[in-house]
Amino acid sequence: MKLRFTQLATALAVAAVCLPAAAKEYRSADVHPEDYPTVMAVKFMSDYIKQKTNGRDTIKVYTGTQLGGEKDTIEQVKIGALDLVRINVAPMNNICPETMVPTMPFLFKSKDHMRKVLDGPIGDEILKACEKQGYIGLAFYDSGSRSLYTTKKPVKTLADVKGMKIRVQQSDLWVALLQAMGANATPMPYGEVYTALKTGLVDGAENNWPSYDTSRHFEVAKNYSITEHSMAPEMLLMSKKVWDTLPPAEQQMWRDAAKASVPYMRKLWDEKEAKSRAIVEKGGAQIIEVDKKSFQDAMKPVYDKFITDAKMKDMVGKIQAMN
Ligand code: GTR
Repeated sequence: MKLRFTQLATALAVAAVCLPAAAKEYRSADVHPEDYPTVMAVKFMSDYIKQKTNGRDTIKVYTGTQLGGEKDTIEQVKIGALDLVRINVAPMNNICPETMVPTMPFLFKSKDHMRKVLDGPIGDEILKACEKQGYIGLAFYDSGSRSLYTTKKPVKTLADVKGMKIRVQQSDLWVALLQAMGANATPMPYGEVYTALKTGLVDGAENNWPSYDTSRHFEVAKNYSITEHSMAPEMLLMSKKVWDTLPPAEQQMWRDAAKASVPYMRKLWDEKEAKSRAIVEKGGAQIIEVDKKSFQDAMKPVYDKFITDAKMKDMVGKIQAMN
């Protein structure tokens, strides 16, 4: 009797391995609209995964803050209520301190330098660092350079920023960064910024060309000053709760899918940056050149306050030494 039971248990175990798992539509969130490069990159991954699983699995991207702001969706991913989220590194800064490294002002020397760092061991180390907080870092995506834009007074010099109320992302580092420029930094979710600019709750915000364009912020904050103060990249995270349910071969498939989506995203990104710049200029945005050096020189307190532990100091040093 005991033997028969053991045989049955073994047979069932074998059957479970051979049977295909139930089809799954993974859910991912993004604050951006349908055709934004970050959204397109995750849709690309969906096609990749669909093909590899013979049509079994796909990803549905919930766009335009449908599932909440970045902070909300990050929390949903932590508890496994949401499978994936595409966000900027900024809202992870307080959760996973290593993400502060690629956020640091004027750290990357160029787009190529940024890509090289994030594609290499430092990028991998930062993605891996978020695991202990419940997030599997699958990829970094481009986010270009962020610059300041204002509704009334144009920013031409660092002194112009003094006392201005500037919206920042929800991160202590971002608050300090704008404070170091002399601004009154006001953290708030992305979805609330248009109204805040329009009603005068804030005097300005800061972002890259594609976000300045697609959020329509350029309609209400027409002075875009090319400060290019941070190249804080985007991240794609999977819930560790979900990840731990996947067999190793599937985990590898997800890693491969994410890796394959990066060059695709970068191509779209380069095109979108140029297109968005043209759109905002046509839409009446005034593009202002600034003395970048004065902004850069003001950033020392930000490094002193946030890059304190040996590991992060080492990463920053290595990045600065790289070409
Ligand atoms: C965008 C970024 C978003 C979000 C937004 C913001 O550039 O793609 O993930 O971080 O900026 O400023 O909140």
